[in-house]
Amino acid sequence: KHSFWETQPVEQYHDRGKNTEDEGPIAPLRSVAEVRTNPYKLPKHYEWCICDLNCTHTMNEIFNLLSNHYVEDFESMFRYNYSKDFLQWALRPPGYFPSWHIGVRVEATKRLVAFITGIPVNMRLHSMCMPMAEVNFLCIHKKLRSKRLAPLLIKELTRRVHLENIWQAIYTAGIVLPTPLVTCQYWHRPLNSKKLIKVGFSQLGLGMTMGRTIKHYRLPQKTFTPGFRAMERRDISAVARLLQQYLQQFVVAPELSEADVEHWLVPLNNVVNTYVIEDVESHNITDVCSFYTLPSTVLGDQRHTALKAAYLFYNVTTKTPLSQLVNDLLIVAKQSEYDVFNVLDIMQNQSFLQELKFKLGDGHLQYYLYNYRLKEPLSPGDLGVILL
Ligand code: NHW
Ligand code: EN5
Repeated sequence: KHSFWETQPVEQYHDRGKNTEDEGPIAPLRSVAEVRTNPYKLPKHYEWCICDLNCTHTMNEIFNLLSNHYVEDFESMFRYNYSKDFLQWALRPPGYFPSWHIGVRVEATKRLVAFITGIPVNMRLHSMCMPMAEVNFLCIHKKLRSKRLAPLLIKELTRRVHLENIWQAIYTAGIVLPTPLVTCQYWHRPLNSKKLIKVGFSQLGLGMTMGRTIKHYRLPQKTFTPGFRAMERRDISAVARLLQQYLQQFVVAPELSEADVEHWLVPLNNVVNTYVIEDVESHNITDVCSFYTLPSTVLGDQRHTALKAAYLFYNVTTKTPLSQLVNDLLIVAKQSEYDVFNVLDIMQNQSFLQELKFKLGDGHLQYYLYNYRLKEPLSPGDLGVILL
């Protein structure tokens, strides 16, 4: 049924739940010298390219491909619309490899028709720490679908990851493939009910009027926690220490260096917002919370309406209740005119969903590992990693 995935070192459905094998890599260990040095062959008239994210022309091409052809919800009402600033942030973390930003072009016209990316990450699984690739932004032009181009893109990226002596990867998808590590669910907290209902993102609840709905989701004007402020560069080492400590409780989580924390958490306009709680007396940083910005295009709307969504990112609590911290994020997101606040049921997020009026979405997110098998099945609460 999965002619490609059956050939790959991923857990196969028929092995699921067999506790016989050991935890660890699925494929036999290899050396870089054994990796093929020439790219996979593309169908005639197509060529590989490395997409230079420093080039504004290339960035426009990537942006246009993704904004017209990337992920939609299952009813095709919305499509992700990652901004160029966001993509540059997402794809150039410390130690990134330009060769992992792979495009496919039409030979004759140089038109960009497909894309796939990897970034390096140090991932911990239980107590095992490994360099991995985080794979994302796999996209094929709608006119070129179902031609088995995706397996070629995946194999070519895999080859280039192997050339860096990296043999594992982590990725997420809305669809089910062999074999999910965990299935997670999206939850949504309306910030602008009127707009959400107008664009079809949500419906009026039974027996609810617009007025009652707006009132139900009303938020205070100002944040609640004393010492709540935007993270600054001077907070990097304190935030790094807190996050490194906090992420230890999860089965799967990245090992973040100070450079990683600087890249992923220092606020960047319309890309990532991070806040800290600075203790009013000691001036120590006690808690951290963050979200990233990912708008969606409302499809079938001639006015090209955008839905402005915030996605919960990394949090740390040592003093403030998590629900209070996230409520403060809802307040600042509302002030900044976001329409909805989205979270996954991973980490400790289950603990505040009901209280803060999040509602279950219709989308799932599966997490996958490439060339690594875990003995025990995981639950969403075991995950301490977020892919963009
Ligand atoms: S998930 C978002 C993926 N992108 C989209 O959904 C955008 C809209 N769709 C498209 O552009 C986040 C196309 O439909 C795509 C498939 C390109 C999705 N992951 O070319 P064919 C990510 O970016 C398999 C993995 O004919 P297509 C994560 C499918 O099961 N595999 O299909 C990406 C089938 O194989 P099978 C996927 O519709 C992780 C084969 O592709 C997949 O024209 C990538 C069909 O190919 C998906 N999302 O193009 C894996 N969607 O065995 C990384 C379909 O079932 C692995 N397929 O016959 C690790 C690599 C690095 C290792 C390093 C050690
Ligand atoms: C790679 N990093 O399905 C990610 N989103 O629930 C790629 N639903 O927004 C994989 N269908 O439930 C991403 N409203 C996979 C997700 C793809 C996008 C997706 C879902 C997540 C989503 C919304 C809109 C549904 C539109 C019709 C949804 C209902 C919630 C509503 C909140 C307010 C109160 C009433 C209920």
